[in-house]
Amino acid sequence: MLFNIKLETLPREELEALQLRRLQDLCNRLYANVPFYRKRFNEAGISPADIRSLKDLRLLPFTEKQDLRDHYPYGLFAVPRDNIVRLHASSGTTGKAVVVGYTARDLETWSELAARSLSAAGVTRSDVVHVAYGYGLFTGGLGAHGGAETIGATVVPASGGATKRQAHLLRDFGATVLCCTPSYALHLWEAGQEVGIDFRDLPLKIGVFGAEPWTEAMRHDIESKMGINAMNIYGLSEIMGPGVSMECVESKWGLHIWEDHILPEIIDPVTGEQLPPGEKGELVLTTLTKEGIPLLRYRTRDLTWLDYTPCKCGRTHVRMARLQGRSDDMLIIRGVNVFPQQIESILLDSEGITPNYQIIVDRQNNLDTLEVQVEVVDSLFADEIRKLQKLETQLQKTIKEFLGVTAKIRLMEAHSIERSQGKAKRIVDKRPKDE
Ligand code: DLL
Repeated sequence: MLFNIKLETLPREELEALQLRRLQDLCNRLYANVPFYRKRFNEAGISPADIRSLKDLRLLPFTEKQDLRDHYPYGLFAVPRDNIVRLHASSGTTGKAVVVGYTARDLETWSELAARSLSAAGVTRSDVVHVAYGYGLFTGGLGAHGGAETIGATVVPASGGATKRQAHLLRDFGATVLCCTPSYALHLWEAGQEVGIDFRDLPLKIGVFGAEPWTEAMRHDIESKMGINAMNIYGLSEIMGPGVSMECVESKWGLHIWEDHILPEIIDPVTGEQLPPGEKGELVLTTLTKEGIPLLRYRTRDLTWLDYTPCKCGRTHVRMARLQGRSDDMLIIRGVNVFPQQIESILLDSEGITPNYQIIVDRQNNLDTLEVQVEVVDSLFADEIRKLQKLETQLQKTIKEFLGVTAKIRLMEAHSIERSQGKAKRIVDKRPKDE
């Protein structure tokens, strides 16, 4: 189902002409309104007038997550704060989170792109859409919500948590669409089993799953357990939230990037050079129409490749392959972004702890688990057990407070964690990898 037939099937030439006009406008806006970008343009010796074709994109400077952090909270906004009608933020320790602001028009655009995404998965106004992505600063809940409402479907804003109750709601309200992370979908399914609700007996038929890496194998597992079509949705807070790209039900391969609003490139993550279509590298996105916090050549760190061949659904917008990993070491645990450095700084702020630690990520009963193993100083280990327990509880509390995830803490004797000759191996990720 196409939500916006005209724009989703715009012939490539027209699409590119529109992109160029919008890119030129974006450069003018950034140069005039964001001192950070004006400085970057000047340093690179270019002016907005130098952008004469889409090929000139490669002349423009990149934007990185660190740039957003450095300008926390409002430093990269391109409009007066009065024109910002909503804020979202991605996880991070206080003062280091990435904050994004939306104008009223940005919210309209987001709703339209989320609506296109849900429609591509087969959602219509007759559906009952159960949204179990978190509502709040995280973009998942409100993003999926906006899309479903724009289509005119019946939305159930369930948010995360109270899993058994959600299984009952799914049944009682007759949900036909479930939006959440793939791992939470499986957790919900298990909760259903426990309370005697078999998802295969429900009217549920579509899953809109994303916000964390998942494999084709996991798709098949979910589909057979729940009797649904499990569709992949991608997005990131910095660019917008969910709905940057989405699979279509017709081909179920590759996620269409809504190119009239978002301009994609693939670069070599090491050299920063643009790579030709079909080559795998880091996805770089430019927001063509965003007003609140427009971003030029944003380095997502997500690894994928682009397929410009025509799709049988009729959409002309390019498809990106299912994510193949990240070029940095950000962990996504139950949909929450966790940087090992954040854990490290929490550990190192506590007394009695040594800098020798390891982060063990696993998946048990379809849910990600996080264990932090850390060595304590000898004197503490020789001390009474109560002190160790207190330290464990305090670390767990701080990690939960700052990162929003529950971690199991294992305090270890000095020298029990293996030392490395080169770089320390901080992360042991035991979760199943992409095939
Ligand atoms: O996760 C937005 C979102 C919400 C997308 C709901 C889809 C559904 P962030 O918290 O900023 O935003 O995290 C963005 O999550 O750079 C990817 O590494 C990862 N990610 C998002 N979608 C997928 C996906 C939201 N479908 C980061 N597959 C991104 C794999 C994904 N990874």
